[in-house]
Amino acid sequence: MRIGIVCYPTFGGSGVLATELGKALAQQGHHVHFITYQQPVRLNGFIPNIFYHEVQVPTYPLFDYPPYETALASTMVDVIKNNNLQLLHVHYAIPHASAAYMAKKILEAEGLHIPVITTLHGTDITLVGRDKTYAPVVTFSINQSDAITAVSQNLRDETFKHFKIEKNIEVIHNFVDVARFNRKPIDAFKKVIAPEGERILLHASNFRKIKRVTDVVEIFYNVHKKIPSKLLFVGDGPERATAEQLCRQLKVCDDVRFVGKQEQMEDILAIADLFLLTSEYESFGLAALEAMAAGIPVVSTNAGGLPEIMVQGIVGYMGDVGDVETLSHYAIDILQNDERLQQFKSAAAKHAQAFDIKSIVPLYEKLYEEVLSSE
Ligand code: GMT
Repeated sequence: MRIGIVCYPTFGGSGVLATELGKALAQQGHHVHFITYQQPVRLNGFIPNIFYHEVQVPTYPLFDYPPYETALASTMVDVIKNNNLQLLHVHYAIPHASAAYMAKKILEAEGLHIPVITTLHGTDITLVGRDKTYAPVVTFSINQSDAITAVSQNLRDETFKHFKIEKNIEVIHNFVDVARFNRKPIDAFKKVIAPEGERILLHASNFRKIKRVTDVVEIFYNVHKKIPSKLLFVGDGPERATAEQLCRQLKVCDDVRFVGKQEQMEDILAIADLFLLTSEYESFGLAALEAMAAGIPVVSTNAGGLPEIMVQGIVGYMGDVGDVETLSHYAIDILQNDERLQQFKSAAAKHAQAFDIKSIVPLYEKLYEEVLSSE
């Protein structure tokens, strides 16, 4: 198949998932055309069946807000026509689903048909999409898609609850390439972070308010009082300064490292002992799944779709949003001795296999075939 993929090219989960999907499809022999404003971060190296088309957004003094959606729809039209694409798969509804609708209508006027598949990822529905400034466009463009998928049952339910959707939404859970995350720790790196063999706790996110990163610091503070440990923060975003401030206040700065945005997550995960995800909401929690694939247990909140990927007391633990005391208690329970930690590590790695790329990507291929055969 000749497939167009539209996504955010950033470290965010939707961009990561879309890029990994495109790479897996290309490995299956499909031709995959990425249409984004920047090279996706996980699209590194040369892959013969992958093509990348950059969306250029010309500026003009009149534009306080350069019209990205218009530029994106025009690029979609150009790429679809010139590469004879058979379908367009857009990830994250805003503004990709409405730009796809526009492209589809332009092509229809020229006698061409391109089916559009929209994958809903989370905040496009639960946070941003629900805002009344976007909701009518989001509702309309989702309904105009030829097929709709959501990354969890919870996100599917949330979508039906908050939008008037007249079509089926298929749940296709996110996936992880288990083989890629099965890494041996780099000893020299581990020694730099934890020279005395301390336990390593890890959090990775975009540091937005929804992630509640100060809860991560508080949990670490409680763990650190009982168990020699270090905390690694991966990623960056608006709440980083607040998290740093709290570290200073709690006097744990010497044991906390902010390493910024990182591409080689598998190497970082390989040295960690516990992943913390304290979000107020996660439609799925791809970062937690990647941690499990690396054999790292997870302590998370029980928000949104997280119960769909966690197994309480086996791969880690879930607690209520903001219940720092219980979450700390869980973290200490996992980390208290080597034997117990090893049990959780093995169980996490085993559980992640249920979400392996090899079993989930065929579900997308099947959906594409269904959409194309219903034309
Ligand atoms: O977590 C974020 O804020 C980034 C966001 C994105 O769209 O890039 O992530 C969402 O999509 C991921 C991939 O499907 C999910 O794993 C995340 O749970 C989801 N984030 C939220 O729902 C907050």
